[in-house]
Amino acid sequence: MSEIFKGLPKVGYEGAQSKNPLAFKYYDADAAVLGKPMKEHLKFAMAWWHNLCATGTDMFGPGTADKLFGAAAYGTMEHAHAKVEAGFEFMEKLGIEYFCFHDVDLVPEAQDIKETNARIDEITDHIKEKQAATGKKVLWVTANMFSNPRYMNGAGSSNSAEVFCFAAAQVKKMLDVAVKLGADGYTFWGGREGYETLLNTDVGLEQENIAQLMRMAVQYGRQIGFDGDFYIEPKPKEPMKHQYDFDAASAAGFLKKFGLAGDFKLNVEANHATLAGHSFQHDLRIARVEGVFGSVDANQGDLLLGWDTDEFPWSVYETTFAMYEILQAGGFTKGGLNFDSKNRRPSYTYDDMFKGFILGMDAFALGLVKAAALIEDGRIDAFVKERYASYGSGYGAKIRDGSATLEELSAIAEGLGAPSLPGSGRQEELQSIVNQVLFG
Ligand code: XLS
Ligand code: CA
Ligand code: CA
Repeated sequence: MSEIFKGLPKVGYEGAQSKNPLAFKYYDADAAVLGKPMKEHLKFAMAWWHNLCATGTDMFGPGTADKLFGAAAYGTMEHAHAKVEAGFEFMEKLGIEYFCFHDVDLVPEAQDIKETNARIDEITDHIKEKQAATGKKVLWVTANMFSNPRYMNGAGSSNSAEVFCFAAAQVKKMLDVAVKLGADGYTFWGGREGYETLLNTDVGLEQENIAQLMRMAVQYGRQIGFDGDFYIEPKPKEPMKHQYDFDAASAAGFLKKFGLAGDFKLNVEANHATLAGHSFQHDLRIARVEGVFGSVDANQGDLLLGWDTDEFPWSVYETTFAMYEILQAGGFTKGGLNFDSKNRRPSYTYDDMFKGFILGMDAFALGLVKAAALIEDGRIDAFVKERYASYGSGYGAKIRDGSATLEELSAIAEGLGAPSLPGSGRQEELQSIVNQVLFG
């Protein structure tokens, strides 16, 4: 196949002084940060759907970008194959080692699921060949259980057992694909696993059924040799009014309630966290504290808009705090940073595709360097440690190890007289340390 992104070069690192728009200013793949190459810390992945499929269509108008990649028409197997060629050339030129996809990003969905599955077999043969030639790996796969009209009331949470059956069939097929292509993960994003109104909804039954679908996935996946991580990707709403996997805390609680936490972790998306009214850092912190940190969908929203805009991440404050949490969680094992990001509708050219990734990869490289600097600086960690020092000894330590009683603490309180204040939170001082480390 001939070159698709003609005239667009292999993107290299040129350093912060470079003015070349098609060069990395901060992402230097092999440069070591905290003793490990950047590329191993960051594990960048390309999302098939946004990069190779999304043309910029919105509710008010059609696409602006040409994503035919030389094929004659959308919705054909010729186009599906052209996307494979485009995707691998793109990853090669940007130095991206991983990719993620839904079943229907790869091939057009047929009326009959048997035909769709045959198309998936054909396209994954092609992908497998390209993987063998390039060494690119699959970070995670997923089944699109939200676009087809049959999923209007959800997939695992549908009121219809017949619809549940189709969901089960898609999950099974994508687990087969995960094994065929050596994927490290399988994601459940429940875009329609929620409700529009409680007036018609059996919340208990729906949540149990979602868990049941996940249990079947674990059982089948392990049986066929899938040893990757399963993920829930939380999101509070959109397209449903309310989604059950609202945020990291509710998804972690769900996994624990249904005994799924051993096989499942979370795939935390920045824009979903902010839609839930949290910061990206907050949801990463919760995932870490709950022991279910797994992977990341890297993007950012626009706080002035109330929806999922999936912009390329560029706020270095955000990427710094995200990388700070990821480093504190011990870094990625099977997960990585999947750019679930898309160009703005008016950025419709091939070089815009390149520049979106350059922006995002540089923003995370800078975030990594700055997060490592915050950790090495040590003042923030030391302050937090000191702030809780009263639990290190005496009755504080007994509270921590569970041996203190209310009677005992009550007697201590009575002997203390007027309570002292708990110590300044020093927020402004800490924020100024962050700015010093970022810009000093
Ligand atoms: C949509 C989600 C979706 C998942 C994969 O908001 O981000 O793209 O990542 O189904
Ligand atoms: Ca996502
Ligand atoms: Ca999103």
